Formats: sequence, C-alpha cells, structure tokens
Amino acid sequence: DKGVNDEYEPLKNLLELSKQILTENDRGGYTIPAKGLYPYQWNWDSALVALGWATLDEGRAWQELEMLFSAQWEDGLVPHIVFHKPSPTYFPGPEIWGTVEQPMGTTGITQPPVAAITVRKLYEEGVNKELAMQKAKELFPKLLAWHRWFQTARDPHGTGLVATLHPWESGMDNSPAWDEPLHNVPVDPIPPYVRKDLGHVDSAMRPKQEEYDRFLTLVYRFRAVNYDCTKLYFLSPFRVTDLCTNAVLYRANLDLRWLATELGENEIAEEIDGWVEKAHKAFDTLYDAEAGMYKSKDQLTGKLLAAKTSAGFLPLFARVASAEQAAALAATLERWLDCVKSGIPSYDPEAANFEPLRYWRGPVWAIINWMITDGLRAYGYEDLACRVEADTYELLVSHGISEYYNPVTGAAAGGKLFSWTAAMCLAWLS
Ligand code: 9YW
Repeated sequence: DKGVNDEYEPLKNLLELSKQILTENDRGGYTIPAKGLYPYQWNWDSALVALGWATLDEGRAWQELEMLFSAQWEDGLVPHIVFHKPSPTYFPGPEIWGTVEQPMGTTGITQPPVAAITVRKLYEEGVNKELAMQKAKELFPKLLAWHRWFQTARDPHGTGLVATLHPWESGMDNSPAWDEPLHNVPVDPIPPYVRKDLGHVDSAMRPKQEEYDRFLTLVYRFRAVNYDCTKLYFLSPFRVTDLCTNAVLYRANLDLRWLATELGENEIAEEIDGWVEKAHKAFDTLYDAEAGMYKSKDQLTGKLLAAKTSAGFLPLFARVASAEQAAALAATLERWLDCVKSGIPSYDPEAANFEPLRYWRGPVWAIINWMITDGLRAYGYEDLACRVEADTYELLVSHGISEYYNPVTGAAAGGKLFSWTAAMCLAWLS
C-alpha cells in the first residue's frame, strides 16, 4: 500500500544515510567521528559506533573495539584518542601529548568507559554466537584491566566514585558544571598554539579560548610527569566527580559483572560486586533532593557543582537511582522538555546562561538521548522514553545527521555527517 510505504520512506533514507556515514568514516577497522574536525579514533565514540556497526556487520563491530584496545596502556588506561595515522586537521595532536613511552600515539587521559556495555550487547544480541564468545573472551581481561585502573588510579582512597582530571575526560568538554573548577586552574605560560577546530566549525558553537588555555595547561602538567597514573590524581588542579563518567562506569561494571558470570569468572564477579556496592552508597552524596537532580562534585573543594546538566539524568542509565529519585528525575526531565522544541537539552533550559548552540551548554546529543531513554524504560517511564525518542527521530529526519542539535529551533549544528549520531540511528531505529 503506497501510503504505508511513504510513511517509511524517511526512515529508510535515514538508515541508508547512517550506513553511508559509517562506511565513509571507516579508516580500516576504526571509525573517525567526523571528517576534518575529528580525524582519529575517539574512545567512547568508538564504543557507541560499534553498536551501529553491529546492525550492519558484527565482525566490524568487534573490530572497532579491538582497535581501541590495541592502544591500551600497560597500567590499564584506555586513552581518549588513538592517533593511528597522522592528520594535520586536529589540534592538539600526538606531538603535543608526547606520550613517548607508549607503543602507539595516544593521549594520556581517558573517557567515559562505555566499552563493557557494548561488549555485553554485542555478546547477548549477536547472531554469530561463536564469534561473540571468542571476542568477549579476548576483550574481557582488557576491560577488567581498565576498570581496575579506574578503581586504583582514580579512586585511591576507595570512596566508591572515580575522579575525572580533565574536562576532555568527561566527554562533555565545556559543560557549565566545569566552569568553576576549570576557573580554579591557573593558566601556565604554555607554548603558543593555533586551534584547528575553528577552521571547521563556527566559533559560536565551540569552547572558548580561556577554556582551551586551561585544557592545554592541564595537558602540559600531565605530560611533565609522563602521565604517571600514580601521580596525576594528586597533582591535577582539576579533579571532579563527573556524573557521566561515574554513571557510565557503574553501568559498565554491572555489564562486566554479567560477562564475568557468563565466562565463569566468579572471583572476578565478586570483586566487581565490591566496587558496585561502594559506588551505590556513594552515589547518594551526588543527589540534590531539592533540585530533583544529581550533580557533579568538585573534589578539590568538596562542593557539589550547581549546574544542572543532562549528565544528571544518567544515574537512570546506570540503574543506580532509587524509585523515588527516578520519579524526581522524570519530573525534572518533563519540565525541561516542556521548555524546548526538541529535547534533551544538555543544560537546564531555564538557566540564565543556557546557550542552545554552544556544544555541551545547551544542544541536544543523540547519544545522551539514547542512554537516558534506556534508563527511563528500565524504571518504567515508557511514555517519557517515547517522547524523547520521538524528539530525537524528528531532529534526525528533519535536520540530518550532525554532531548535535539546537533544542530551541531543531537546527543541526557542529560537525556534519557524524558517526555516533549515525550509529544511534542504526542501533535505535533499525
Ligand atoms: C575534542 C569526538 C569528541 C567526543 C567528545 C566531544 C568532542 C572534542 O568530540 O570532544 O576535541 O576532543 O566533547 O565527547 O568524544 O566526537
């Protein structure tokens, strides 16, 4: 019937375009986030992009993770960027990071640890079970080493929550939550530099210069001690309990624990139980009941950070919120959605410094929508999940597959033909 076919045409086109984007951004086993702007392999991008690949080619999905873990450091860290091949279009590249002791060019910081979540999904939902078993077995010890690294290098006092030492580690570089702690980072007399991001994208959509100066100050300080993970926690002038990292890690630990049981690694499962139990208790210290929201914390001042960001909903994705906390989060989210045309905004749309176009200070990100939707469903908020899904679909169908979107107008913004947005289309809608 023609009517029905017409209705499905936009979805078909969207999936076709998504497939094309992943294929074109494929650099032979790993996927760059976007041509020009981000020409290397990014950590959490790849773990999310693998979910998209899984709908097209399971072998290729596993390969994405293998390539990422091929750059794992001996101490367990999985770097935030892997510089597989030189590219002049991104700053700061390998020469600035100078991670000389590593076999492969990488940065010396990490990103939210999505990979274990992806491995469980590929393992559970994959059609090729033999391949899934083999790959899960190979990746399991690597995932475990990374998660152990988080426990030791980033929580040396055993608080249950891990530290993030650079805004780039949070994946939400210029989040308003980092304004205060980043402002407390003194700007060192660093070598002069030229940003390359502004050659690709309008400066109104990007972090500001004073933020970049501090981002680089941190890099140079970390580099001065060769990124020694036993030192960074203590010397970094930026140290926060980031909600995104901790929520993703919590969920990733649940999934790693599940994998441990599948693979008969019972002692390891118990070890992970210990982490989860401690984190579960500690998460309550991040909950602001009055605001109906979780908040990140500045570890150096001990204060909760006032900014209400979309990361505040991620404890739903983690499954760490109580039923009561989940209800409050759902109510807050509904209020936010009522303020904009299409959600979820990355920052409180009622805040005076809400900026609908500037990166993590307002725009909508499909990957965050996917995570929050997954969490809403787990807590029984089906209608709200459908509303976020419908908003996301409308943004993608009407405005194309971009890095992020303006929640007020719906306009696409940032990098074009963006991999993780394409992957979300495939994983979510196909
Ligand atoms: C940067 C690649 C990365 C993402 C981050 C996002 C941005 C900028 O792009 O980082 O220069 O690293 O904030 O979450 O992984 O898509």
